[in-house]
Amino acid sequence: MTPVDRLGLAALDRLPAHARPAADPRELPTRALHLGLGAFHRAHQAVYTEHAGGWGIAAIAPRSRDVVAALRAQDCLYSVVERSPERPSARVVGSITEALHATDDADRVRALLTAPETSVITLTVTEKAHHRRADGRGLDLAAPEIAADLTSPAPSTVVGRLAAGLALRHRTTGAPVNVVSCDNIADNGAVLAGLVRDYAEAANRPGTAAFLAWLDTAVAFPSTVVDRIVPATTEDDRATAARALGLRDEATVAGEPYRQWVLQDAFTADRPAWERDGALLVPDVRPYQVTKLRLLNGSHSALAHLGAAAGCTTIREVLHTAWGERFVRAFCAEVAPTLPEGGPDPAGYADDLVTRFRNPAVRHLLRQIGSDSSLKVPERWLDPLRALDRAPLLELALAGWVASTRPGDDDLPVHGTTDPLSDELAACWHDRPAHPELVARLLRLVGAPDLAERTDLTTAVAQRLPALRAGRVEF
Ligand code: CS2
Repeated sequence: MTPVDRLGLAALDRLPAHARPAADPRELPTRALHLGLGAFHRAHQAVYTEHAGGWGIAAIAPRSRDVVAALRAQDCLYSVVERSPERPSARVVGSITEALHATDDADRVRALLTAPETSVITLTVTEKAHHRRADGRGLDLAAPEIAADLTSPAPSTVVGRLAAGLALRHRTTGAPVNVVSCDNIADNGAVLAGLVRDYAEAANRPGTAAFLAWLDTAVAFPSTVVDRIVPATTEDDRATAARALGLRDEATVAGEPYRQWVLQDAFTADRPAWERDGALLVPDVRPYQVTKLRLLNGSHSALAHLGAAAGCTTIREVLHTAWGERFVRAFCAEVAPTLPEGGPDPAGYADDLVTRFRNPAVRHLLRQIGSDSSLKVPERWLDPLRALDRAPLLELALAGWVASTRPGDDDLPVHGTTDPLSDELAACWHDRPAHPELVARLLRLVGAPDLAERTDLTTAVAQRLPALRAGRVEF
């Protein structure tokens, strides 16, 4: 039975000892801002920050009001269900001190953005909120949302809000700050810094030159690698939390036991001692970042599309097919020669991936991973494809993605994924082009005209499509 009482400060004393938060939010000064109040932040950076001690987070939802309301109703307390293969456990996290909505609470957000005490701004906003050009060369100034922001006094995109907020900080307190990108993008810190600069240059408000100079010296944009599998929260997770806490928690999130955070050790202002909770601070994150993006996220995306073609629903289910585990190992071996020196050993990494993906307690929907693939595919697969002469498994993965973009009867992608480019993806199919041409069109759409020209590649990918259409994954 679901307990009637809800998690909140008044109920803290009733929590079993092992489920209590490591920090009491009432005792924490708000010193960090987070943009993107999704499950991933709550299961990852908020946990590291809680264990670092002494830092409260004001977490901002750019759009969703539901998550803000759910957290506020619980005094910002929520639990993380740890989905271990043995038995799930849950613990309350106490590092979030405020839950804010970017528009409704704009005044408070502005005050926090300019306060010298706020010296860290972390972000988990997903690939699409970056509004990068498909070719990766900077901010997409033609994107309607960016174009609208550039002439608006109150920008609504993440990049617009961040650039405007930093410009205000520059004009007011001018205090240094660390902007810590936590999205699955190669060179995420430098990419975000570049987008903010592009935005400021295009907006060209008075004082832009001084602002850009300040960005160079006072604002750090370290690159980071974040890792934890955090599927969308289910009713089952809420029931697990309720059992473990003895209280109802409408804001619970669930993740695998494993978590990792690697950060470039390049800051201009105070930061939480995340290393106290196992984060790695290194001079160069690139070997870790590229390995994680190409092996974990790369094979994840491949399994999402190939698994859907084979009629599976979750990653775990794919790992139980005759080909799932073999695919992960072969994919990692194929991509390994493209990885920089100094990262984790690819074979050992593949072993760990198999264990993580097989975790019987994690139900990670292929649909969730397969969504937004027009932005994920370029990050995860295209550079290795460029680097390798022949790459049969990457070709198969690409065929899986191509197959998944086919519009169904309702004109939506056949496997129920969503994508900011869904109309453009569907349009590639409409005049029923020959398959190699279809593959080439899709590659052009995701910013890879060079690969679209490679007829060996487009033909090899096209040849895979009939078997996939019949639900067979062969390699
Ligand atoms: C996944 C990632 O949804 C996806 O695209 O590949 O969210 C993945 O679970 C995380 O990056 C793991 O750290």
